[in-house]
Amino acid sequence: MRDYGKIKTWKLDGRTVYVQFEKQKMEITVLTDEIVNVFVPIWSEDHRSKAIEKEDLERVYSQGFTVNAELKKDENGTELVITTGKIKTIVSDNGYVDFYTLDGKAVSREFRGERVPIKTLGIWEMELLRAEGHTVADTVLNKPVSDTRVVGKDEPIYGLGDKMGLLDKRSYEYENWNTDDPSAHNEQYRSLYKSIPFVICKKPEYAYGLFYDNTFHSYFDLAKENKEYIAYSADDGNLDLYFIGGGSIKNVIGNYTFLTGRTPLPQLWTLGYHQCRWGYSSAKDITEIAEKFRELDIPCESVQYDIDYMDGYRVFTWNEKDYGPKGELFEKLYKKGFKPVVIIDPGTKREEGYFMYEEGTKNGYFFRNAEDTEDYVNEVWPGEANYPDFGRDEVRKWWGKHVNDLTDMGVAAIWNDMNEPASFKGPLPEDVVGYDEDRKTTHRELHNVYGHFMGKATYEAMKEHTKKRPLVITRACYSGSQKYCAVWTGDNQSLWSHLQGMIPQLCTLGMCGFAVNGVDIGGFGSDTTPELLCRWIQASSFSTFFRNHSANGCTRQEPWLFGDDVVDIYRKYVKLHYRFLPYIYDLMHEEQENGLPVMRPLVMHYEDDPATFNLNDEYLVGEKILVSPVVNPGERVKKVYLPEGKWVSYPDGKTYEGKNYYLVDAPLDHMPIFIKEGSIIPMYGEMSYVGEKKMGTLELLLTKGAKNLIHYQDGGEDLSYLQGNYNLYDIKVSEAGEVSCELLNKAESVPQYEHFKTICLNID
Ligand code: MIG
Repeated sequence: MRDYGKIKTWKLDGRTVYVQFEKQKMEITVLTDEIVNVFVPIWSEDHRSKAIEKEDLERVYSQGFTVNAELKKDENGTELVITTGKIKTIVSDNGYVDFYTLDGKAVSREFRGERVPIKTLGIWEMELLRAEGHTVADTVLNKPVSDTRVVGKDEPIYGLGDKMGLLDKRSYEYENWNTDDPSAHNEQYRSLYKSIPFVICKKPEYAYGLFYDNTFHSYFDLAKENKEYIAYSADDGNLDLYFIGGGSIKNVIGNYTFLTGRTPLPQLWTLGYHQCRWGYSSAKDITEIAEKFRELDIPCESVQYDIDYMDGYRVFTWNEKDYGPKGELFEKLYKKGFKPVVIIDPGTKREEGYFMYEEGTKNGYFFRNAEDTEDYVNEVWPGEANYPDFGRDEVRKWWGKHVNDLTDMGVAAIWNDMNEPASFKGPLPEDVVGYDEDRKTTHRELHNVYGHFMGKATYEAMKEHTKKRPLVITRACYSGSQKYCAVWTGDNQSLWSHLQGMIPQLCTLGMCGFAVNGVDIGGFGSDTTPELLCRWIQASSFSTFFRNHSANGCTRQEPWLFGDDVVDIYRKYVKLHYRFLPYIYDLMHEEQENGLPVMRPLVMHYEDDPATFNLNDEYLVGEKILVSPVVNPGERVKKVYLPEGKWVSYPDGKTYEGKNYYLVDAPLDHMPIFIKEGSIIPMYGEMSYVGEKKMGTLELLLTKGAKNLIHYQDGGEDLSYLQGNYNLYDIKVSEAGEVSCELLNKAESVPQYEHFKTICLNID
């Protein structure tokens, strides 16, 4: 319930309506005709965002918009009506803000009643709270920042980034406080590594999004305590809500990523297969693994370097004892097509004489204790450690310079870990001191953006110095980090439930702008099994971050340790991924324009079909491919749902009529894949790694009725595509199967294909 008193004065100035209530100020800003911001300065008058940066605002502001505001008074009170080209925002007494379509349909209204929380805490948690003198309600109510909004009883709710659970998150509650918790994540988990305070609500006639831009610890109850509303609250900060209209889920995602930024086009090789293990602890290990991939003819781009490559876990050092002279191993493996990808942790060892410690201490680059009398100390892998204060440009530049010592040595991509930040001696206290640029603040505000700023530091430095498209993989992040980072979902486990959870989790990350994403294939913790590994490589075979990774101490996860059958299945699906690489790359190119990810839930394209609303065991790759992996042990037949239209199974070419369920054979070496009839899919021939050979031929997988394909091609590495150095083909196929092609854009230095080769998929 809001209680700001009556509207006293208001003024429209440019895009912003400044409203003064008796007890509170509010600013309503029109960003585009479909994006409206409500800012209530509860904590600070200063309207700052970490997700939306200067460049983002410039982009948004460069678009046209309309705004009109008028006050309406009647016996029920006063209403301030703010109209854009597409949305009507009504602000009324007490501070209620409601959103409507122009024709007057309510989209999102504030809930006017009292929240009635239900008790959902575990018995020990309750005891603890009571002992501390709290009532249970204190945990969700009485927060300084809150917003409770009406939702329809059966409307699905999507979003919140990496949170575990189902695609439709209705009836669950979550928290945003970046957390490294090694236990097995399940759908009851409230917080994980990332904080993405963005939800998409799907009303039957109008989908819309709510982005609560606030980095403090926040809480979402998604119609769990009461079917009639969703409740947001935060420990501190401002109410800074972006209402994101659009009507369709696609448009909402397009608008959200227009506002907070889109995942930049990655280097082509980064989309290939990667192998990792925490435990490849010498040059010999890495080399043997790399060679084995080539020997067994399983394509692979990198064998990644986990923390052991560092000297005593000192960040930006190199363990020569186990990995040989700097750069030597990189060079040797580069020749075989392997690009070095190394892990970086933020925790910096405290040790006299160690350059990072000396530089950081001398220049005051680390977090300070609450009293601001000395650098804050906790413990991570190298022992006692300090935490770089990444909220400052100066600190980011310093960090970036060291990142580039690594790129100078040959490192091709960076993997940022432990940046929630993790700590071994209890969590960082909220009153630890850090900065948001020149403004002194505390960890309470900075915690959820620690990984975001570390990612920004890494990305910007690499981009500037290497002139290539950086791959920065991060574990922790915030809304907007997609401009800098690809994401993986941290420490999953070798559990069937985690294979199942991967589909909604990655679809959701994609719906929140993280177009390059993946999980640890095979599971990071605990021990995988041959069957689980086979199903996992299949289910992930269209992933944009495609990596097998496992933890020291668990069963090793290289496919050859499970016998020849497993190797054959594994190889088949890694190769399949490479065959479809040009399709995936086309989608990444389109994502720059439309904000849509590669891996998508079916509901994104079939919004009127209730069977898709909470479909958790299938996904779309773009719009043209549907993948239905087996995610249960022992299962050899898969129940597949195909939405409207005709679908052709790959590779056997049978046609299926959509809006139907089918039982499809799925022996261990097979995952059901379907191509939408009428599509053309671009494919490459086989390769062991990107760059191994020149791709002179583009294969075109044709289905009945296929007419045309827009296909993108560039050099795959540098930034010259931004200046137009790419080929854009408009490929047409006649009814007789003849291919013709028009070049919509011609690259300066990217050779065009020499041949097109068609393959007809339909057999009937
Ligand atoms: O405390 O670097 O999620 O991928 O292998 C564990 C060791 C630290 C956690 C990462 C994982 C990585 C591991 N790291």
